[in-house]
Amino acid sequence: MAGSRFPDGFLWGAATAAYQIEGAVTEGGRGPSIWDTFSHTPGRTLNGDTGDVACRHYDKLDEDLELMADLGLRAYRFSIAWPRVQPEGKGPANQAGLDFYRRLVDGLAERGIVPAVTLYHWDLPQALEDAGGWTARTTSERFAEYAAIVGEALGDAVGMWTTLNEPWCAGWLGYGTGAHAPGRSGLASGTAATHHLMLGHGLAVEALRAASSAPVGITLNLNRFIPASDHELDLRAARIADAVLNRLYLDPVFKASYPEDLVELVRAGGGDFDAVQPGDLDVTSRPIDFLGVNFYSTAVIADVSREAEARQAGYVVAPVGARDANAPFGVRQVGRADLERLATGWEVEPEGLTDILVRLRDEYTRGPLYVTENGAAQHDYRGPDGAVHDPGRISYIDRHVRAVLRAIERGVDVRGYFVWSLMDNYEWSLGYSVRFGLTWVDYPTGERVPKDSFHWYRQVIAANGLTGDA
Ligand code: IFM
Repeated sequence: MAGSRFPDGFLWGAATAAYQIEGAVTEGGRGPSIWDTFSHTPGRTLNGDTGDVACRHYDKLDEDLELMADLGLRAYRFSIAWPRVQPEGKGPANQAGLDFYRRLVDGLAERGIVPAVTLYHWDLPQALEDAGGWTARTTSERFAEYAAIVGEALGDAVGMWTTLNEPWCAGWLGYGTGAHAPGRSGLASGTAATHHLMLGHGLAVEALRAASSAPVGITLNLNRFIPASDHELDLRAARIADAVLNRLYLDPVFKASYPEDLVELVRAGGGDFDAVQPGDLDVTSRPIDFLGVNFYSTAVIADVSREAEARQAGYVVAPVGARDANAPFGVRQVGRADLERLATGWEVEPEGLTDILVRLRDEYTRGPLYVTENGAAQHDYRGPDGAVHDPGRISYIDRHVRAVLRAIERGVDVRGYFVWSLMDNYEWSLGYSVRFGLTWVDYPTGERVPKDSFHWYRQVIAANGLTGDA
């Protein structure tokens, strides 16, 4: 590997998710999902934005396939909307839903693009939520049935399967803090939902293996947490943040356990891990073929009792929000005023990506890793020349691609990198307020305009690496 060239066959991709781009929420027999309900509930999303129309991808499938071919993508990561396949979350498949995804995977194959399919990117059928959602063990079983249906229908054409995308968001934010759909909160529901997601993952691995020979993995959103000081309370706080975001999801997959320190904290806070039944952790740790890593930023962590010291040390300490992911454990994220930030407020520190990839190799798995999401939220606009100039995004992706390369140079088996996102889209509770796309979407009309970053990334893909200096 010379200069900034990547290993032969490195998989350059871009990613999206069903609810964020498809729109057409009542077409083709699709049933409602928890995100339809949540986004239509006043006060839940910024400006009351919903995914009803989104990027009109359902109606613009052919145009979007051409866009991907134009970008030169080697792989396209997208998710299947469970409520398109099973409108009520159980029972026989809705053929119109499967037909849509068959057109998509066939269109990718015709263009030489590997379909990288995620089964669950947060759009649980509302009917299953009404029966308890992810706090109910039966939802894990329903998920395995859905995985079997999709595996049978598309297994011949899919290049790689991901069971869940970011179970932390679906479980902890959806059922722990309530920041995401379905908006439930509490330690007990957060941990029950987390476990049933991980159980569903393991059952889906088995179902997919029975139906398809394509590699199967899971995608986790991981972060590197930096203690605000060497004080033992800040060190402990950073360990707790690590347990909640990272180890709570890595350990059941790779170590057949949940992190003991977090289990104790949850019990002390009135929650429990009673959803875990004998044998479950054998299921959650069924061998997988790869791990997907979504990475955006790093975070500095302080103990809540040490806010004054953190402020004195120059950190920005905002008031704690009830929906802070670590609020129940007295753990605070504090800001670094000197660091570049994305439009979401996330701090930019690409070295964190190298660190995480190396840590995964050292502590969890020697198996292949893919960076399944990485990208920059910005407030892009279309200039008077009609183009979208986004040098900040190019710089962000450039630095993170280099961070991946540093991990590869240190012997980590990273096989691919996917930009989030192919196009601007619906950013969940932030609605349409920030843009992550390589492609600008004019929401009123659905027009697509490739940004400067799109043209730049096309060159990266064609060259199998970066051509200029950092
Ligand atoms: O848009 C999301 C995506 O759905 C999951 N990963 C993070 C992205 C940016 O927030």
